[in-house]
Amino acid sequence: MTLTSSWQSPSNIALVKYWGKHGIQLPRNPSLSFTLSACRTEMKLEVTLHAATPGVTVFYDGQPKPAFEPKIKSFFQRLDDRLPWLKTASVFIDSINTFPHGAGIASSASALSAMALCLADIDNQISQQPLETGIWLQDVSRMSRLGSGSASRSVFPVASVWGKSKSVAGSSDEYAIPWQQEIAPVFHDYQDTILIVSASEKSVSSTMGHDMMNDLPYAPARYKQADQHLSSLVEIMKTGEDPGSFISICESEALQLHALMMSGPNPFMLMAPNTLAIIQNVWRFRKETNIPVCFTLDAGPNVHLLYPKSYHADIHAWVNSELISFCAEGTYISDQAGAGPSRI
Ligand code: 2P0
Repeated sequence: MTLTSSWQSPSNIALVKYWGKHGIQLPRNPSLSFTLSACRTEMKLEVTLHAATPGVTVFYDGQPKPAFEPKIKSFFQRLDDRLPWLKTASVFIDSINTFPHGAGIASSASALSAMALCLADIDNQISQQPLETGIWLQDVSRMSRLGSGSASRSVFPVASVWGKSKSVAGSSDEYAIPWQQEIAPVFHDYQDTILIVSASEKSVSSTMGHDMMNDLPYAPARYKQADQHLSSLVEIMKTGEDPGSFISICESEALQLHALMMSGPNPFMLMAPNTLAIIQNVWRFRKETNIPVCFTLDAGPNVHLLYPKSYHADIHAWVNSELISFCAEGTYISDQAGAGPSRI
């Protein structure tokens, strides 16, 4: 019997960063992210149950991608208990990303959450259970986490919290929870203009970055501060009335993430000179205009500009006149907090 499922799932950008893990992808501190719209993975899965030759075949953009297979196989092993039929199934995976190839945008969050959605959907077809959005999405978020920690947060629209925090009722290290209902309307379509400083592959994997935290003397202080930042940010985002504090936490989180990587016994630097040039421009522009735009960074050189939608025209005029020269081949992506995954 062959079953199919197709889902699209977005990437996300963390405001409070997940950096440091233990056990099977359990976070050392809670994190909070915006779920994006334009940057997503569209995936189709075909599963043949009780196959003569069980295994995984991966296509990306219509081409075979055997290089992706080891990570997917280890993800499937972690799902053995939850999806026992996977062990004897043959799985064919085909996906595309909507963001430009080689834009240096991490795709593990969108790809692994799309895969968890397809697998959970197929599991429902096998057990003939109807989709239940609440508990079902919690289960999908837990499965996504086993593939990639940040993927757990992509399952919910607009914003998510992953990791136990005393400030967030119902939060868990096992799965992310939706956070849209709790935040002020200004954040429901918050803008994220992603300036592509470098389109090349990351030189240091997230896995190496997470591992580095295990031996870092600053790590306990970092986890404590991330926890405090999350507690403050959830209060700030409920009202939306303190843009100064929102900015301060977002930028501090971004720079701490990079500072941690510069502080280990084998330090590395994921910013590029143009990353710094853009950051200095953000600080100058904000001072001159009073527009509440701030930056955040992922584990790479690209810069995410975060701001309310009402400033879209001002920010784009500034990006096109002053920042585009710092972008690789003038590339940037206009994204915003968005609707979350959907069946396709
Ligand atoms: C985050 N990042 O919170 C942080 C901030 C990047 C910078 O989570 O090892 O690919 O698969 O759990 O999720 C990127 O790491 O790591 C990440 P794994 P993941 O978004």
